[in-house]
Parts: sequence; structure tokens; C-alpha cells
Amino acid sequence: MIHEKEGVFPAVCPLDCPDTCGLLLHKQEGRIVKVTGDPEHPITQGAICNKVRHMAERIYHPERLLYPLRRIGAKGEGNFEEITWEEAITEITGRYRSLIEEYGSESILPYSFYGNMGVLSVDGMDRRFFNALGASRLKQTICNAAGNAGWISVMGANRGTVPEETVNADVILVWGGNIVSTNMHQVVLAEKARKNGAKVVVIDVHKNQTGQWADWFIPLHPGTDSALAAGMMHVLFRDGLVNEPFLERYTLGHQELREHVKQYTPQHVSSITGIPVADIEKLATLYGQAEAAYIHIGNGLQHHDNGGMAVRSVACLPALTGHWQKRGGGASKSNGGYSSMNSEALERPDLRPNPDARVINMNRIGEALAMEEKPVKAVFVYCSNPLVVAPDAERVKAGFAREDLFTVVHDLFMTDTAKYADIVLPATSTFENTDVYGSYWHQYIQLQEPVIPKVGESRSNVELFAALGRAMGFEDPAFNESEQDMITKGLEYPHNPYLNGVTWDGLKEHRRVKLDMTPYETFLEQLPTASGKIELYSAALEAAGLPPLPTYIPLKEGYDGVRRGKGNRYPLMFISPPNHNFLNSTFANVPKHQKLEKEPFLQIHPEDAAERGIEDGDEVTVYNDRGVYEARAKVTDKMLPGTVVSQGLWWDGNGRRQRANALTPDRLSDLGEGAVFFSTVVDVKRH
Ligand SMILES: Nc1nc2c(c(=O)[nH]1)N[C@H]1C(S)=C(S)[C@@H](COP(=O)(O)OP(=O)(O)OC[C@H]3O[C@@H](n4cnc5c(=O)[nH]c(N)nc54)[C@H](O)[C@@H]3O)O[C@H]1N2
Ligand SMILES: Nc1nc2c(c(=O)[nH]1)N[C@H]1C(S)=C(S)[C@@H](COP(=O)(O)OP(=O)(O)OC[C@H]3O[C@@H](n4cnc5c(=O)[nH]c(N)nc54)[C@H](O)[C@@H]3O)O[C@H]1N2
Ligand code: SF4
Ligand SMILES: [Mo]
Repeated sequence: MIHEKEGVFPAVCPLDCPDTCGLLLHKQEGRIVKVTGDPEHPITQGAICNKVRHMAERIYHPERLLYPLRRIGAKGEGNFEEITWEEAITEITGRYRSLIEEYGSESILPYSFYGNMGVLSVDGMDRRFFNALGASRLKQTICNAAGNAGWISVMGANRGTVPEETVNADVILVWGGNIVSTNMHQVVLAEKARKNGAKVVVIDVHKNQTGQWADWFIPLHPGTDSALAAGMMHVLFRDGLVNEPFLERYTLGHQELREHVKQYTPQHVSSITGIPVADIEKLATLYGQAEAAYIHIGNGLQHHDNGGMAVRSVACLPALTGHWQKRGGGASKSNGGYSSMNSEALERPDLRPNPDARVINMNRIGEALAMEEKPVKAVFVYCSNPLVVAPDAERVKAGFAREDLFTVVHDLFMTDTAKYADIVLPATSTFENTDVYGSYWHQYIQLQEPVIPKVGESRSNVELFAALGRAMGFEDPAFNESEQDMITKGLEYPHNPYLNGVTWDGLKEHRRVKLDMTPYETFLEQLPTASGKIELYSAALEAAGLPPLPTYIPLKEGYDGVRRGKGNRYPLMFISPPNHNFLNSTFANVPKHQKLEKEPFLQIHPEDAAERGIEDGDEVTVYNDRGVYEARAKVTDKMLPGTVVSQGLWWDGNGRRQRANALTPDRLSDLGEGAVFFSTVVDVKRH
């Protein structure tokens, strides 16, 4: 494929998006000129999103990094000189050797996320390198740590209702997710269900694109979802809408739950959530009377102080009605557990000289870089853009600005983070590599093989970290394995029965292989929780000093049960979820995508705007003690008063301070030590 000048070649979308679409790359004169969906992909069926349709503009962007660079100006200024790969590798390994000698190997910290979802790229050779180096370990909590912990506390593993089944649902709740923008093929499936009479209900703090498409949009105050879920349970038990035989057979703690939720009367829940009593009653009844209700649990409701409990509470609902037993019923948060591969073989923790090396939570990167005891002296950033995406951005920036910090960034572009690097290395795009992709939504494993030659002197993560490993003198054959070897080993994993029969040969022949879904048929009989049952009551949480039953705990910063505001220093809650045309901060530097989003907007309720003399279209400053964010006001009643929303993670620029994370806290969530981006209060003024 790589050497053919013309033709249409299969590929996989590498972005951190549940859909993991099958793509077709159209080549002319050796270059990709068009990206379309692969109609043969059983789930995504040829449809792809607008942002990836314009992917070629990113691949051949004039600012794509082509050569290794060394910083010559001040950190953050963006002045670099070209160097050779040899010079880059020598400098990095030389610095690492002396840091290890002087400060120990834990003074080096990798910082990565899922800018490319390829298993070899982000959970493969990179890990081998940092393991063998003995570097500090990074706890990757920025995305879904709280929600996963909440879900797992009920269901035991990241496995829920599979997408194809959801066409059979008659009620679909989309809870804290903006699937029109973030999981478009779930919308296609929900539309099919809707044609058969299903009702789609969206529960969110603002009427996003998905709320506008729904049959019923229910706005609520941020961070109050566990109260709503508990209120629904109250009505379900009260009105006999629960499935007693199911509760008896498959759940733990339903008697305790029944007693516990008596306090969550619709009146009480209404006072917490801002949802009228009649709507709480109506929602619970609709859910309880459904034949097969499906709940899509998004990521938004868990980016809060109480986010683990929020997802835990929602995840309990299908057990009350027993909808797990109905085709299309149940719920899903992340389905990534179906495709988990052999991480020991891929990441080789056995190479680590210090198995109990310290762990640093990525949500606290700013704090970690300011530590005086056992300081972090070097950071290696890849597949992530922390200056834009990490909470408390000013603190993060201060950390990366440290003169004595040796920073390497491997990326396709000179990101806001790369500008602070000492050495910047050019990364390939996935279309230049061999890699394997699971999905955290559907059940197909897909193979990517190179379709175009490497752009400039860019290198894949696998090549880069293998070269660094060899240059450090690591002699283990792990640093000479081919991609094929790595994929073969990753797929050999009897511990995950769903992977049964998925092999390199099968992938090579068919490009995508369905997981063995036989165990799905009987999963309720053998849940991987401590009790083997759906844990409505969690002894593990109780032992950890947390409420064992779904419980509403107010946010540390924000809505506290009464209309906040008057008298509070920062009376508005600030929600900054992803936008439609970027993928986190990816594409924020591509003119086409920028044009589609225009500029950062702040959605503000007419009441809140009037109180501040703000009119639609005004330039506004959003601020709190952590920092400042500048945007254009959009006066709209898509939220309840007291909440402001700005979608999209922009890079700094255009003379604006436009990093939303300047305002967000780096506290950790109740479960899973996750990010709490949306538990933050601000005020707004015209400027
Ligand atoms: N177009 C596009 N697609 C993407 C991404 C992207 O950046 N752009 N990012 C990808 C990634 S990494 C992820 S994790 C997923 C995330 O995608 P989703 O699962 O859709 O989650 P978010 O978009 O973070 O948030 C969804 C909604 O949660 C709402 N929300 C905030 N606080 C609360 C609350 O307290 N309760 C409730 N009920 N709702 C609340 C927000 O208003 C927002 O509309 O999308 C992936 N897909
Ligand atoms: N305020 C606020 N902040 C958020 C969120 C939010 O909703 N609100 N969402 C959070 C969530 S859910 C997530 S998942 C994180 C996402 O945060 P990140 O994972 O940092 O996502 P991106 O901003 O897309 O940055 C990915 C980077 O990886 C680079 N990249 C792509 N492919 C490769 C490759 O093969 N090799 C290398 N070396 N680099 C590559 C891209 O060019 C890009 O610069 O952001 C979080 N931050
Ligand atoms: S970003 Fe998501 S919807 Fe768009 S092509 Fe990639 S996987 Fe498909
Ligand atoms: Mo994410």
C-alpha cells in the first residue's frame, strides 16, 4: 500500500473516540487526497465524522514537524533549531544517564495519553522503555478514571450493553454524554430504535447538540446526578416498578438500597437537581415501565468531585428493573474491557528494576513539577498536550517553564506544550505505521498498516522508544521486536475469553476481526465483582470509608443544594466539555476545523447575563482564583441559571487567553482519582 501511488486503502481512525471507525484512504500521486468511511465496517458502515473527513489537511499540514528540534530561545517562546536524530537521541540518553546517576531514575517522568489509540503506540514500546529505565509511573486519570471506578464498583469490569443490541431498546437515556458530537454511530443506532417507537431522553447540564436531537431534554444542576438516580430508585421501589426476582438472583444489597433511597423523595431530589418534581416522577415511570431501557453513560457527569458516585448510582438503575435481561436493555459506560490485551507481554513491567517506583497522578502534573523533595527533573510528553488539556493550566505552565526541567515532546505539531520542550521530536501519523486498535464501544479489533511513507523524518512511537531503549544499552530482545511480534503477543491472552480466536493472521487477512462474544450471553451469571453479583451495596467502598450505597454528596466547589450565587464570590459553575469539530485539543490548529468552530464561546443564561450587563456577542472574561479565560458571550437558555458552558479545548492564540483549563481545579474525584474539570466556580464580566 505504502508504495502504490494511486488507489483506495483501508485504515482505522486512531483518535480517542469510541466509534473507532473503519476508514478508506484515497491516494493520488502518492498522497492521501480524501478520507471516507469504510462501508464494510459492520458497525460504522461507511459513515464518519466531519473532522476526520478533513484528516488529510492535518496529515499534510504545512506546520507538521519534519525534523528533530532543539530549543534555542526561552521556554514557551517557540524558537528551535533543526538537529539530526542521532544528536537528539544522544542528547536525551546522555541527559537521562546523568539524571539517573545524580537523582535516581524516578526523577524522569513519562506523560502520555491517547492522542493515538494504537495499542503499540501508547501501551506498548513506550511502556517497555520507561519500565526498563525505572522512571516514575504515571497514573492515567485525566479521562474516565472516576466513571470507570464507579461502574466497576457495580458491574466488576468495563463491559456493558453492546452497541448493535441498542436498536432493540424502547427507552434510551443519554446521561451526561454529547453523543451527536462524541459517539455519532450510537446516534445512528438510537435513530433506528426511535423509528421503532423508542423515546430518547437526554440528561445534561446544557442542551448540547444531543439534547436538541432528543425527544425529551432534562436539564439539571452540575454534579447532582446521583441525587437524580437515587430519586428514580425511590419511585421505582415505591411504585413496585422493580423486578424482584432479578434483584433477588443477580444483585447484592437491594434491601439496604430500598431503605436507603426512601430519603430521596422527588421533592428532596428536585430541590437538589433543579428538576421539577413532576419530571422526576415522569422519568422514573417512563424508565420503570419500559420493556428494555438502555442507558448511555457519558463522560461529562463524572468529571466532578462526586463523579465516581454519579456513575455508580446511574449504573445501578438497570439492575432494579432487570433490563439487563432484555435485548437492548442495560447500560454502558466504557466497553473497553471486552478487548483488553495482554499488557504484561506488551508493556513488560518485568523489565523494571524498581517495581515499586513512585506513581504520579497526571491530574496533578502542575503540583508534581513543583515538588521540592525528590523533584521531577525530566518529563517525556507524547500523545498528549498537557498545557491545554490538564487541569489548573497556569500551574501546569509554571511547571513546564522551570529552567532546570529537561523536557522532550514527541508530537506531529508544535503544540503549546512542545513550545516548552528542550527537544521536540517529529511523530508519524497512524497512517504511516503498523498498529492494532480495539474500541471502547464496539467489539471489533482492527489492524492498521502503513498507507503512506513517513512524512519528513518523523518516527512512530514504536520506532522512537525502541531506538531510545537500544541507545540506553537495554539488551532485552523486547527492544528489537517487530510490530507483528508485539501484536501476536498482545493477542495471546487466555485471561480475556473475548479475545479467543483473534490472531495476527486473521487481522492480516480480514483487517478487522470480531471478538468472541460467546461469554456475553451469560455474563450476568459470572460478574467479576467480589460477590459475583451486581453490587448495589459495595463492601469495598464501605471499607474505604465511602458510602456503600448510591448517595448524593455535594461538590466541594459549586452547587450545594440551593440556588447558589447571590453572595458567593464566584457564583457560576463553569463547564468546559469537548466541541464538535476538535478531538480534545487535536485539530485546534487546523484552519478548516478552526473555521467550523469560529472561536471560543461562553454560553450564559439570559438572567446571568442581564445581572452582569452582558449582551449576546460581547467579549467576556471568565475568571476565578486560578486564572482567566476569554471568549465571546452567547446568551442562551440552554442551561439552568447559574451554569455557564464553553465547548472546546483551544490552543492559546489570537491574542486571547483561551485555555479553559486555566479555570479548572486539579482536585481528585471521589473514586479512581479522576479529573474534576467541571467542578469549578467562576464569575464573568465584559471586557
Ligand atoms: N467531537 C469530539 N468527539 C470526542 C471528543 C472531542 O473532543 N470531540 N473527545 C473524546 C473523548 S477523549 C471523550 S472522553 C469523549 C467524551 O464524550 P462524552 O461522553 O459525550 O462526554 P463530554 O463531552 O465530556 O460531556 C458530555 C456532557 O456532559 C455534560 N455534563 C457536565 N457536567 C455534568 C453533570 O454534572 N451531569 C450531567 N448529567 N451532565 C454533565 C456536559 O454538558 C456535556 O454536554 O468524547 C470523545 N469524542
Ligand atoms: N476542560 C477540559 N479539559 C479536558 C477535557 C474536558 O472535557 N474539559 N477532557 C479531558 C479528556 S476526557 C481527555 S481524554 C484529555 C485528552 O487529552 P490529550 O490526550 O492530551 O488529547 P489531545 O489534546 O488530543 O492531544 C493529543 C496529542 O497527541 C498527538 N499525537 C497524535 N498521534 C500521535 C502519535 O502517534 N505519537 C505521538 N507522540 N503523538 C501523537 C497529537 O498531535 C496531539 O497533540 O483531555 C482532558 N481535558
Ligand atoms: S473521530 Fe470518531 S466518528 Fe470520527 S472518524 Fe474517528 S472514530 Fe469515527
Ligand atoms: Mo477522554
